[in-house]
Amino acid sequence: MTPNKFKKLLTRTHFSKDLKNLQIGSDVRVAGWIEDFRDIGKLGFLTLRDVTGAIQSVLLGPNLEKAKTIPRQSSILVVGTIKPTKSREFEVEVSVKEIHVYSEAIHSLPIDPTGRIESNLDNRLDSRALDLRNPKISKIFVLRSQLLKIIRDFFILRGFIEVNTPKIIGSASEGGSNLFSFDYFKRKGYLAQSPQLYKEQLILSLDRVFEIAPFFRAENSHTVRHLNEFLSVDIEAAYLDYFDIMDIIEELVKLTLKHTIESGYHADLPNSESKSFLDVVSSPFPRLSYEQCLKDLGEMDEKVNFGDDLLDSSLRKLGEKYNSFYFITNWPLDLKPFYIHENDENPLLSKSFDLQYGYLELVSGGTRQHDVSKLKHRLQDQGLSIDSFTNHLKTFEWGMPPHSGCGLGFDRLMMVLSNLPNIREVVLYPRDTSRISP
Ligand code: AMO
Repeated sequence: MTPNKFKKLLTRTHFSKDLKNLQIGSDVRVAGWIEDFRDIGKLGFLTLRDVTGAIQSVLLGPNLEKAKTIPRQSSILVVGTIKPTKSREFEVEVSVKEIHVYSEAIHSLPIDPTGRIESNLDNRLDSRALDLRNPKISKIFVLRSQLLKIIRDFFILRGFIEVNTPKIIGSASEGGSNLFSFDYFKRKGYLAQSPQLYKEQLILSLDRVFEIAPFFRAENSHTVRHLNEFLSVDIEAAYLDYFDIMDIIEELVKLTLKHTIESGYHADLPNSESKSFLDVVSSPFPRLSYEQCLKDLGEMDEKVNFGDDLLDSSLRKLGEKYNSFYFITNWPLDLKPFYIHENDENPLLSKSFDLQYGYLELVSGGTRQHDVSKLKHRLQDQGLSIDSFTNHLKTFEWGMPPHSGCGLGFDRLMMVLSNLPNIREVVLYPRDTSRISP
């Protein structure tokens, strides 16, 4: 093969979405995979899909004969000319002059990537790369990518600096449990559960930081909302309190909702008959105190004592009453990690919040304890060893400003925005207790 011919074979001129904007008679080369092929005698119709959509191509003579021999889902290039079409599905079609096969698909395939024959989620995840050829699936990940950009831009615009904290760590960041450990050159290493300690240390100098990164929890949870590796959007800011952080998060979540609606990814707010997506964007998220939640639950015959955590059953009840986004604030201090600040009015409570969507917790955050002696007491109260936090605690003696922050479970937000019931649907290669590959 000459270098020129090689180049010609590999280059395409357009993605499928671009064809409708071209003039009739334009020459195009479009690459993709064969989704469908209909042979109606002297004529054949081949639907070629790429990540941006699908085109109809029309084949005659030798090209038609060749197309008959190429298995569906093979990777091909069609070279042809734009023509008007009678099809209702497409705005134009390509009259094919040449057809090149890059790589044949070997049948039978493990799943049907057109989605016409449904497969269960496990089978789809086993063949995820092929599953993503289904446009209903790939659009979740296009949305994911767009939202991550929106989130990055949002924080950068507000003076936050993007940081990258280590994922291999020498001691726990969120207390001792739920840590994956491994051999690290004859010592013990751990996978970070969150960037909590680092993000707090960084505001000493950088003032406002954010990180978008995977974190790891060795939780033996078999639910539709837990993974052992999840993507977290973490922020930390000096001189802000937890109400400021709630304001920031509310604005951010509304922005992601707005984008989801405007880009046509979602027509209406999931699980909410009465409120449209736009209503949610234009009205404030309710902010309920933990104690208000206990009252509400009491009225729903679900008795929870002060100091008890809100378990799944209680959150599901609350989620019936508050079926959209809402904050739960001022949790009992004992329920919160050592770094959360006590409440000024009542030291049994904390300056903390969770953002819920119905029963689902999306965000957790609060004002941090920046008084080092109180921080040490809190560590002791929670049965944690001060010695293993020496490196962290010393930074609090270098002029630590008051600060607040939160962590947003991005995969969970994606579940809500794309109205999917299982977190595994919105993660490319989910890691759970029974899945470590592909
Ligand atoms: P927390 O442990 O509540 O707080 O985590 C923050 C958010 O991360 C998401 N999340 C998960 N998502 C999927 N699978 C999991 N196993 C999982 N665990 C947590 C949730 C949760 O609300 N350092 C604090 C945050 C802070 O105060 O800044 C923290 O990690 O959406």
